[in-house]
Amino acid sequence: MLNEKKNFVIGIGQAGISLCHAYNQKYGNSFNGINNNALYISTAIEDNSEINSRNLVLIGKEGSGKKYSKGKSIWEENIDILNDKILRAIPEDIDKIIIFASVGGGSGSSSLSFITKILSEKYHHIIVCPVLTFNFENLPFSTNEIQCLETLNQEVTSLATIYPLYNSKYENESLDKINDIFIKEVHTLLNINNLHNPNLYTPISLDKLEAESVLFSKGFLLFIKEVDFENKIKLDFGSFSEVKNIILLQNINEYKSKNGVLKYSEELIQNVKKISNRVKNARVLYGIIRSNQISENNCLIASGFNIESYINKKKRQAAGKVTNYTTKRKPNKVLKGRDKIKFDV
Ligand SMILES: Nc1nc2c(ncn2[C@@H]2O[C@H](COP(=O)(O)OP(=O)(O)OP(=O)(O)O)[C@@H](O)[C@H]2O)c(=O)[nH]1
Ligand SMILES: [Mg+2]
Repeated sequence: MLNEKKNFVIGIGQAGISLCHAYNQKYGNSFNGINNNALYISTAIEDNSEINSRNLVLIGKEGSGKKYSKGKSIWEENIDILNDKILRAIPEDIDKIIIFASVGGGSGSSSLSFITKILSEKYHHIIVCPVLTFNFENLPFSTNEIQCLETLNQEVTSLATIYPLYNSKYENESLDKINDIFIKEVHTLLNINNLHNPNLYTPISLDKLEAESVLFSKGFLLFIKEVDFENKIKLDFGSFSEVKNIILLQNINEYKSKNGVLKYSEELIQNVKKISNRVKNARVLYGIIRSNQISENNCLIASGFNIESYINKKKRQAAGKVTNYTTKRKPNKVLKGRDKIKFDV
């Protein structure tokens, strides 16, 4: 079983710390009020009001002011302290590590590849969860996002699974609500093979090794709820035809007779055929689940693709924003052509 007790959660920077705290409160195991399975890493005293000091590593105190390069130099200057504190904080029986940080700020975003590298020397099941920016956020958030995703794409895809969390899907919700949605998603993913009821008849189930082989296959990972099998499947990231691994799950969320369940499994096999035809080189695993954690009739997990096209799209959008930004502030010095894309904060 993908055992909950063996998860260790790390939160870095403001968003990372909020998500780590929420995850820990909901799913962590505390002992005498202190949770040993979480670590908060911060560069600003403001991030830490609710955090117990035993679980906190504070490096610097005033943050990076949303500057990726400043964040990066804070981590580089403190690499020995970080190495020591991080590895010492993780108990022996941990084998899965979840890391939360936003990509739009300076501290969390610049830490993701840095900290994953430290952890990857010892741990093989690391899931990095970068929180993407909202659509309404302009510079410097979008340039931080580009730098962070580019580094993850180049340096982390061979070391860890990267599961992006989309703020922009929930533009009208409060941060607390969004964080709650995100931690549930991550938790569901990590326990995906436990979403069937062993006491009820299930002809095709997904076992632990199958689930782990996709979840920890390294590279970017997506979780699509309710697939429309009749139309082209569009990913927010990358291209569906390049996906290397897929898990397709058919959900039976109400009681069904044995014959009813068999009908569901026939439907699943038909859907597997449709998916396999579209991604000839992907390994497609499948199973039936009985879960009310997922309200949809099916879901799909896809892993192992690169995100260059997404990063390029973000660069084009940021270039447009640079023009607006510089036009407002320095009307005589509007950046043009290639210069816009090279803009760095
Ligand atoms: N989902 C979610 N997003 C958040 C939260 N707090 C901040 N953000 C987003 O995170 C980005 C800003 O990054 P922060 O996490 O504040 O930055 P930081 O890592 O603390 O880095 P610095 O403040 O620059 O030192 C923006 O895109 C925010 O919209 C949160 O609690 N939940
Ligand atoms: Mg901050």
